[in-house]
Amino acid sequence: MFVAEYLYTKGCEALYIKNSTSRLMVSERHPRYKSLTLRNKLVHGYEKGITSAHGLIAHGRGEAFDYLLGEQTSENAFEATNVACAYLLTASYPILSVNGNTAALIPEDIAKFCALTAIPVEINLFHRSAERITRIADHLHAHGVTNVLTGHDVIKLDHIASERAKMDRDGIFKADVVFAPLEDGDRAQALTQLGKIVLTVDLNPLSRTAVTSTVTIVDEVTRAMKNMISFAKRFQSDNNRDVLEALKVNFDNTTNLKVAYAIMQKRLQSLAR
Ligand code: PTJ
Repeated sequence: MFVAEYLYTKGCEALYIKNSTSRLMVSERHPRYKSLTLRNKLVHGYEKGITSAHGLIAHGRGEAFDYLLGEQTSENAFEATNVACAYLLTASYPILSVNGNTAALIPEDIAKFCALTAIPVEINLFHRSAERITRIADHLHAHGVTNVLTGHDVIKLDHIASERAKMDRDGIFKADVVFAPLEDGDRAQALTQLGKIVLTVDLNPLSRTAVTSTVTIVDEVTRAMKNMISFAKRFQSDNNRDVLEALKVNFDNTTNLKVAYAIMQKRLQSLAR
């Protein structure tokens, strides 16, 4: 808990803290408390060698889109979350692909979701290094994630110019359903072309990832993961198979993205009135 770590000075909303040149103390009274807390988690992740410097930039891009959504989960995003969960609960071999941002932001919720659904995690990085993979694996284990694949036996996807081409033979390579929040557009497309179901969380509904995935949850990943956990708790039993299949069949990602564009447009129009 950040607040406990930090020196508290009454009356100050934020101040620089000991042992860090960059993290801020955040008072719960601060109007941007939630947002500042997420930033702190990422900065902390960066200092621990979990999040890449590029991950901080990526988060900023996400924040800008979240403003357009009013920083809340839309009904549309909630429905997409349910569909994504339906795919995971009915998959033969699902996998959760974790990068440096999601590891820093939601390690506890990854642990909860994986414990509920028995879905393994593969650490799969755009800015890949053995050292970062080890740090992220240690971090996830420390937060209670048990089944973590680190790419021991790697196979390479064709036509991918980044390190994201590497996948674990027992993980993404084998999976029929890949849940990859904050994904890279090239790989989302390549995995879809391989016939895999790709589920993502991306605040930018214009991104190539958003457009090429099977299900795009246009929501902030910390909010989306909490909704995934609630859904999994309610629907994990086999008795719900028909409900889950119906959710999948009735979903169309292009329509989902059009609704996301319309939500942003409507919000700006109402502000501009
Ligand atoms: O840890 P690594 O090395 O695997 O790198 C991870 C990043 C995220 C840096 C890498 O995958 C990357 O560069 O991603 P992109 O191409 O910037 O895409 C990230 C997408 O996630 C962008 O479209 C952002 O809008 C979106 N995004 C960022 N933060 C969040 C988010 N979406 C949901 N919740 C967020 N918190």
